[in-house]
Amino acid sequence: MYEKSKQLYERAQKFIPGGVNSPVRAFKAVGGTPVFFEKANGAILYDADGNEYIDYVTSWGPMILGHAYPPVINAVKKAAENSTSFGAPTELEIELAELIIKMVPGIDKIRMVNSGTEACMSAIRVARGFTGRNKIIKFEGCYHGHGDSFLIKAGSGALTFGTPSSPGVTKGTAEDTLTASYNDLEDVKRLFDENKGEIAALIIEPVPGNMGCILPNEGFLEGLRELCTKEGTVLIFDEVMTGFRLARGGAQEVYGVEADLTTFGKIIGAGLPVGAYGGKEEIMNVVSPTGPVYQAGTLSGNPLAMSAGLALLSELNDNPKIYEELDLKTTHLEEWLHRVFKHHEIPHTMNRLGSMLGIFFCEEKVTDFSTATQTNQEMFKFFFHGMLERGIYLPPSAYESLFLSNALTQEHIDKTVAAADEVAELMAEHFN
Ligand code: KE4
Repeated sequence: MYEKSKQLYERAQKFIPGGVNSPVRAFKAVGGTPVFFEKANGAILYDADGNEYIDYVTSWGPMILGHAYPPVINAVKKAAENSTSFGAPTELEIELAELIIKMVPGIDKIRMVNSGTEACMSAIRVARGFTGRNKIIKFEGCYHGHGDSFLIKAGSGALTFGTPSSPGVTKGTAEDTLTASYNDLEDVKRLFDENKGEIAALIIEPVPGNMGCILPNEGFLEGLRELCTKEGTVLIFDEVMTGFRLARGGAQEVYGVEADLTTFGKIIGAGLPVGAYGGKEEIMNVVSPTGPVYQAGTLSGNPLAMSAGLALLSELNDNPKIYEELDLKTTHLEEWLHRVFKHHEIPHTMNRLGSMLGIFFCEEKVTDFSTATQTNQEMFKFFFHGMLERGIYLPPSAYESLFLSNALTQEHIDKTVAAADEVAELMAEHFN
């Protein structure tokens, strides 16, 4: 079933660390051989062995209208004929900036970069340059890319300073990153009190998708907004996942809470390498060449990437009913998966917002990193591979969110539920 993927994986490991260009793709969290894909169209992926899958990863979010979406493909083809990069300004960059500023509340100015990591790294530097402060607050379980300031785990117990979660990150860097628990306002207040006037930024995934999908408690985001305003700290919403996913204006539109800076990735490039950070004019004006905070990139604003992003965001902006359709499809999937797991007495809980869905194999409601780690990893692995064998491609980690595309049909969802019913029956036998 996976012969070609196995051969490709062996070959890849000779030349690429772990055989992949991003760790989660190596299936370390679920075991087995990573599937190598050849093409995709709409909601369907085709692997190197010719197997077909219904896709619930959507390249970790960008393919919100399905793979090889014609307006995106046509835009990229057209742009490519005019050269693939100029290293100089183009009108395309202005058009995408204007469109995003129209779609997302609270953005006065925006800078294009090449990944979500670069967007988050740059936003932190801008906040530090704007406030003259060094420290940042992040949240356990939230992921903001592989920038040094983010690869920090919570200091143990009384220790408020972080410690590096990866070799190569210095102790000095870690000391400027404080870690709080998601959904715990008191924890955040404690960090502000213990570091009075020293915190440049608080960065958060408003709806985390990197510890499964988790929702903010009533008043949590509003509380962070008040605290940051009071403390003169830059509130950064990392909407790399939620931007243009939850609504045209992302989580900020859904919850009505406006950040000072927002980071973007994924959907903004329609699958091409684009990230961006933007926000209040007075903050963005510290960015070079207007201001002294340096940030640059040879391929930032790349014409192919801008064309792809423009094509996709224009579709989303012009057809808001897409979000209602995505909401309905995801609600249907969630409800039927719940019935299947309940019928087979599989302990589970799910979190859903819009077309983001988190599945956890545990009884307890998942509201933060600590409860997310209650999920039964062995059950997830069993479920993942059972679904893969039945042609359903889920994120290869219990700590990821499913992303639905609007290319999914009722038939695709029914097939997914039928596969889940078969796997859940096997799970009940295997784990009970
Ligand atoms: P990139 O540098 O991977 O474009 O974006 C980093 C990033 C920043 N912020 C959030 C909220 C993110 O989810 C991400 C990246 N997401 C992961 C999926 N959990 C990308 C998949 C991967 O690492 O291969």
